[in-house]
Amino acid sequence: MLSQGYVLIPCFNEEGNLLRLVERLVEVFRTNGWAWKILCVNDGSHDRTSEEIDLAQAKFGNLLRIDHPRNLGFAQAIRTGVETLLQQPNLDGAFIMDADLTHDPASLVLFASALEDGADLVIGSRYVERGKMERVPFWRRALSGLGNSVGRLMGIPVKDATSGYRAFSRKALEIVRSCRENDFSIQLEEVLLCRKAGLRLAEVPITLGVRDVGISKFHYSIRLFWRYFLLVLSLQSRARNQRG
Ligand SMILES: Nc1nc2c(ncn2[C@@H]2O[C@H](COP(=O)(O)OP(=O)(O)O)[C@@H](O)[C@H]2O)c(=O)[nH]1
Ligand SMILES: [Mg+2]
Repeated sequence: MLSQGYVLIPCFNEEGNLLRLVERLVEVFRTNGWAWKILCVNDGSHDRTSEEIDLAQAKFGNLLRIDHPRNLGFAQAIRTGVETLLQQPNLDGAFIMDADLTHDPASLVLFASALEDGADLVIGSRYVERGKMERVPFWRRALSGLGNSVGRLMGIPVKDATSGYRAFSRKALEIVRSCRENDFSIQLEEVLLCRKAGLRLAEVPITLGVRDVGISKFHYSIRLFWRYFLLVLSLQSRARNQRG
């Protein structure tokens, strides 16, 4: 059993979600007898996220927080959180999940057992057996499904490379530390760098929901697609070099 687990939650304007998520997480920790901790990286939120973290801290003793003075973006929040996690002496495993209640904390059991079975990076996948989406709008399903199918054909080694619900061994966290992407593209970079380093990847089924409170900060920008494209291209050129 993983005794020292940390759940890292990057959050930007998650008022109405954060406290409820922490309550659900603590419930899952208790049910499973885990003495795990939570690390919130509050990334310059300008709603009441900070107050919700205060409330959660007062209610539960197992929550750490880091505050960026201004919004530095998803990827930087991940890097800040990972640096802090790597300073924890007896860390057995780390988990990253969204703050918006679209990831079910009960699924942590599957992630933990995949880490225990020796995986280094575990992806919560919508595209493996029993993985699914609920209430996700058609256009988001279509884009994600298409993107991941093309990605698979081009050699991406997992079925859901852009899922934000993940688990990491210490070795995988060391790799994330070296990621350079500045946007949600860091998620694909993590997968590719872990594979390049020869780490073990695994996928477990998740159900992705939609947020009831707040708005999504994910933007389908040309720049983001360009970054995805360049990352996949690097995969292709590596494969060519290995063959030649
Ligand atoms: N720290 C930080 N977290 C962010 C940022 N943008 C999004 N997030 C968090 O990343 C997670 C996923 O973002 P979300 O807006 O739900 O994107 P979506 O799930 O793709 O619609 C949520 O927990 C957000 O609070 C950011 O700029 N900084
Ligand atoms: Mg979300």
